Amino acid sequence: MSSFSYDAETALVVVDVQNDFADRNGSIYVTGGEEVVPAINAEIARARSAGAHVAYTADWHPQSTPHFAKDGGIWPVHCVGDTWGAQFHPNLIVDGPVVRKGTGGEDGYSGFSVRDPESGHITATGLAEQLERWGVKTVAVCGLATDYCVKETALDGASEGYGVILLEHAVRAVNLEPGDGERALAEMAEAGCRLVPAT
Ligand code: VGL
Ligand code: ZN
Repeated sequence: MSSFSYDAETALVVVDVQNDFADRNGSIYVTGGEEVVPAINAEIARARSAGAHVAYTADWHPQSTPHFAKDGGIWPVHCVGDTWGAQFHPNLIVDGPVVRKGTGGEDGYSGFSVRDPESGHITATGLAEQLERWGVKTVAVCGLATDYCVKETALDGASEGYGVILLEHAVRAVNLEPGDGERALAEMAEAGCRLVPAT
């Protein structure tokens, strides 16, 4: 299971390691969110030394969006562009392109695409284009949160034809319902993603 190694055709995709998810004072604090930071930094170092690529996603919302409970959605206000909550955790090594999602008020769960909650219209974020420029075949996914943005990014990656590695030690779940994180891992495995424990 732990035979995964980085190479030049692999990209580490670091999902939404932002203060609102990773800091205790964040508005959607994911339990243990700060614990993924050193684990992800170690993955970044491993990726870099093997000539692999590193890309980041960031949830980046306007002040009002149907994604927020106050505007008809389900989430507390979080990751409003250019606020503290939207900034990456201060200890995260940021060394690669950042793909922002949700900037136009869409639901931006997947790093690959955003969805207009009213029309259902789906737009690419630019992540796939970046991976194509790099000649990437495999994506290793880590970050927050297992049951939302990590899951949707991994599932989209698999359906776009990438080999998907899910770095189990470097993700954490929101768990709105107990077990959501475990169910998300099962769903990803079912879709062909390879779950890889700490190496
Ligand atoms: C996320 C809830 C709302 C995530 C983003 O990054 O997993 N979760 N927006
Ligand atoms: Zn969001």
